Amino acid sequence: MPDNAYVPPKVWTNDSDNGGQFASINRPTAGPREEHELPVGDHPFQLHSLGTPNGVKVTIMFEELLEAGYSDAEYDAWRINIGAGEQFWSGFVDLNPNSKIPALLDRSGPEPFRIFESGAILVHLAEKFGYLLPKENPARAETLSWLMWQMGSAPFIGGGFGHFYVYAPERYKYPIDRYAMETKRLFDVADRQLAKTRFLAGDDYSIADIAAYCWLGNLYHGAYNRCDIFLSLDEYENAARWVKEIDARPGAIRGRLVNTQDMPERHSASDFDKLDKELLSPVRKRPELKE
Ligand SMILES: N[C@@H](CCC(=O)N[C@@H](CS)C(=O)NCC(=O)O)C(=O)O
Repeated sequence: MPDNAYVPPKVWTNDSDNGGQFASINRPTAGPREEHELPVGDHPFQLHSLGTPNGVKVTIMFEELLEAGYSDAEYDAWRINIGAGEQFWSGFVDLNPNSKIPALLDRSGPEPFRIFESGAILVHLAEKFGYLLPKENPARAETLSWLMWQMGSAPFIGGGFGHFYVYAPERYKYPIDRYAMETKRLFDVADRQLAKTRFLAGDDYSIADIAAYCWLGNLYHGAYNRCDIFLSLDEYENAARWVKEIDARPGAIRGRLVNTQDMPERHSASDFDKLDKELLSPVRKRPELKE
């Protein structure tokens, strides 16, 4: 056992001062920490989110719906600053008791209702509008299977690889090896499928592609300080072809900008006209590696 190996005490207690990037925000308890209502806009859908991979799944879906002509999918997107703890505002916890973005208030029918978890929101919108989720099996089963594959694997990539490679206060070989291996295995799963089919669930673009693209595309384009180099992601040629095809879709281009620093809130299609045209490019550039 190495000299600095952790010997767990008999009973675990929370160390909120362990130097991790999220240590001061995350606690082992749920529930609201502050009375604070959420703003409400004019549109049928009120999205409270952030431009992270889980957040942009939903904004890409909305922009894809609008792009396809579903004008009833107009939405207000409000930014939840998770670094400042806004996910613990009482209004947000009412929408998602799990205090994680994204969360949606659907006011399109007679009774407003909440919906949380990005996968559930994608299925809800796909069913409501009859778009990007086949109605009949086996295509429906295949799409839901790939969607749930993504939902189940995201924590290994984000909470596992990303956390230990970038956010943890110190780097340790064991967790980085463990989650780098798992992240590469997941890329290989997608790559092998995409060698056989144009999109994950077959010939047609679906909510499964949106969900997986938000994570795999982000890593491919250099998230976690150019992890594409560390993980040799260019070797997954079929996944790269699929990422680049989705990169260029107008709905994906717009959706991945919403609730980011470039567009903290989104209330109308004309909000995109105010952005630097380079941000709307169909070709994504990888950032510089930070030493
Ligand atoms: N399974 C959830 C995960 C959502 C999630 O992890 N959201 C992160 C940002 S990507 C978050 O809100 N983190 C805040 C926190 O952990 O306090 C989903 O897909 O909706």
